[in-house]
Amino acid sequence: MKPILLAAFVALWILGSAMQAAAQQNNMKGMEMPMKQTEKMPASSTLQPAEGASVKIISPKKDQVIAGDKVPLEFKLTKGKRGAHVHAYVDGQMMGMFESEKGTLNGVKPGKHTLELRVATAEHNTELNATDKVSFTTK
Ligand SMILES: [Cu+2]
Repeated sequence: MKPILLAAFVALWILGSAMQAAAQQNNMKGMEMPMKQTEKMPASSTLQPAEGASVKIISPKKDQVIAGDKVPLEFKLTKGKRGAHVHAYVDGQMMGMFESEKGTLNGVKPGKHTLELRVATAEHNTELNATDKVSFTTK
């Protein structure tokens, strides 16, 4: 291969990977899919007025015992004025975001846990004082 061709090939390859990375970031923004990395739950003092938003956890049920590390999630979301989706925290660590009212929490370690859902605005940075909590156990 001539050096010029090789350089062109390498440039294309770099461009290709950069575009792939950008596409992945867009997927994250569009979410629906639970995120891979864990984020800490912001203090409840940072919650903004609900303005009509609310969330009610339907599954898991209080003190439900679940076999395995996949926890079926179901909730009722009322978006109100600003709500767009919910942030799901297990023991204070974000496990995912959900737009639809059904999903799965993956990779939950065995033990007793607390799930908290918080209604969030579309740009993700604002969580509303519209939350629900339930404790459950996985084994
Ligand atoms: Cu979000």
